[in-house]
Amino acid sequence: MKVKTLGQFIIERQADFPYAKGELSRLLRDIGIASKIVNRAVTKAGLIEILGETGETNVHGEQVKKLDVYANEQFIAAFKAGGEVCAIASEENDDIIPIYSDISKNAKYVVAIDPLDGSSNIDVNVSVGTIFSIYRRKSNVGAPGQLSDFLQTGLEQVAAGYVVYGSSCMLVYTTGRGVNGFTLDPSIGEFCLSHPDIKIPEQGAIYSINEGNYLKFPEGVKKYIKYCQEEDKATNRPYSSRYIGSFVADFHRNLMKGGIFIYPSTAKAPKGKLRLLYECHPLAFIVEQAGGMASDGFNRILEKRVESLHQTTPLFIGSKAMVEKAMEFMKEYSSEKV
Ligand code: P6P
Repeated sequence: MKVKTLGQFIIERQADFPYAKGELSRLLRDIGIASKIVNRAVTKAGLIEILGETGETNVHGEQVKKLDVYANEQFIAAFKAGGEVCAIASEENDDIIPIYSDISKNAKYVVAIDPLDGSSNIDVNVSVGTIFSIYRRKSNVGAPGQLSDFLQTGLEQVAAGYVVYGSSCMLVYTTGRGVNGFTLDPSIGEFCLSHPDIKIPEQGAIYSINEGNYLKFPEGVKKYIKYCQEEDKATNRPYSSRYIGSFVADFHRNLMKGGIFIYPSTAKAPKGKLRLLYECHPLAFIVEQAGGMASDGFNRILEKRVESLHQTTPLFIGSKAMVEKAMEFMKEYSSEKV
């Protein structure tokens, strides 16, 4: 098969956006470059002094890993050098990072990013990922970006994607015209188109949820889990339970094979654990473009407006028929408290 690199693909698709003057293309290229640098560190993490904790805790009270910090620095540096971004919101930073310099004074995009999601898995060699979401700024060009540039609904995303650092390094993204996957070929240092026009199966046979939280799940979630476990040949049940504990890895597997990932409200996280801005909105954009669905149990994730940078939401995401079935149980057995 003729190799098509990410760069060639972006330029080819740029023709789809006559109004675009190449800024978004350059921004996606910058993300690709930073991803390759992070991948190099992730694959060597056990060998270089980059494993383990920094001894700090982040705004979410989680242990900050050295690779979290390294990945965050690489993406911030790439966005600053690229000149297309006027502000960044990162899982690693309490507040936004405004950007204003000679090369970015006309920047019209903001990026929300989880630079290294699932980093608690790095030390045990489990796949981790980067998640990104790109919006047009609302504030006037010619000044640094502002918090208000991030307080939008997911429907206003210009592009979104993720990188999964696993048995291979894959970048998957959408600009609203389908979902395409690129696999890094280390021998040429290029992301090459490997999964054109990804579609998630309408029905899957995998459910992903941390059942350790079962006792405090909403009744609708408990009922749905039992539904998944019942014997019913006609609907290919019981489903398989698969939970890696690394959102990007769990999501990617379900996107490829079909399935549902649920992180509902729990005792420790009454409003869910995953963040709306830089985890749920981008993957909801991807999954809908691939024919799937993303909900908080009652409402479409993409229609939820960001009120604060690190706000969380319960999340039901994956194959359309599975999310719809889970929502039926939520409607019948749980009341909307999100
Ligand atoms: P729990 C990793 O810390 C993360 O943010 C996601 O990548 C993952 O899906 C989730 O948390 C796992 O959370 O509570 O099941 O360990």
